[in-house]
Amino acid sequence: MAQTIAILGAPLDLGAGRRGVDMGPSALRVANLNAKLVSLGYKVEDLGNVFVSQQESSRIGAAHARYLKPIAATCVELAHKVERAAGQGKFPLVLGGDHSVAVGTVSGMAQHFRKKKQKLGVIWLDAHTDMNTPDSSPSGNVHGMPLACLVGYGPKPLTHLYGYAPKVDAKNVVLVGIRDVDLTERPIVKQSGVRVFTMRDIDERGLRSVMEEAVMIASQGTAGIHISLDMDGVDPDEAPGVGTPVRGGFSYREAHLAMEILSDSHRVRSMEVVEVNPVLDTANRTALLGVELVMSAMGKRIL
Ligand code: 5AB
Ligand code: MN
Ligand code: MN
Ligand code: MN
Repeated sequence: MAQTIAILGAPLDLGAGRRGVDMGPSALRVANLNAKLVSLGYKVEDLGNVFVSQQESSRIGAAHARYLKPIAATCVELAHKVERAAGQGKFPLVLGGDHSVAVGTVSGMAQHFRKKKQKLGVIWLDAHTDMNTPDSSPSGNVHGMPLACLVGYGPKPLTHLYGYAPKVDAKNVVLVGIRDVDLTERPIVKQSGVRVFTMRDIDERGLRSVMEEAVMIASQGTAGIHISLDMDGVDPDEAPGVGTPVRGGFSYREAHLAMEILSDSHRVRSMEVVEVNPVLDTANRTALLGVELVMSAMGKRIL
């Protein structure tokens, strides 16, 4: 029987500094995501979008974690829907939205495995480490904090979804593509115990060697891996439609190869594509690339 992919849109822009990422799920669907997955042989169930309160009618709250409350509410709904889909044997594919949605996706997957006394590994592809806390954050934007929350540092509504923390063991978390870490964020990254592969590591060792080690680390004692793909991990020449572009990212082929290696591992149980901002894009290029990368991660082969 064909595996079912459960698509969930999370049109959240409350966690980002620049607006427009709320259109990400739409841009990815317009780029023909669903039909392309069907062409790979999957059954696709689009569960629609989770609720996100409108920025114009939301309370900004504390300046060091802007819109924390409505962001947490969206993450709770997303977590429950992801958990349910995984429980039904489906592959959850989440469309962001800013990267805060990862708190929902990863919490849902972690809870799914926890009920079976199993653990989840995470591979986080990004220009940034996303490990700020409200105290360290230079911006107060929650999309710079989700990975810290998932390994147990940060505001309780995000760290303690389902009432416990951390959701993932830092020793099973791998970051790849990193090239921009805030000075105030560095001590958190170092203390946490997550494994970081910077762009320099990729330059020196090559992407293949880095990704193979990443899969090993994320697999150690876990029942599966979640891919969190921030489109700003890819070089802005290829993925211009992102709110926080940083030069020197994955080339077009490096991004594909990373996904192909993840697919070959047969360990991936869920994925999210985040930070696609159509307002800053040219002719939906970034969403089109996002769809291509999902295809590679889901097993598309050149020959
Ligand atoms: B993204 C920055 N570190 O905290 C901050 O796009 C940027 O999810 C965060 O990786 C970028 O505001 C968040 C300066
Ligand atoms: Mn980023
Ligand atoms: Mn990110
Ligand atoms: Mn970004």
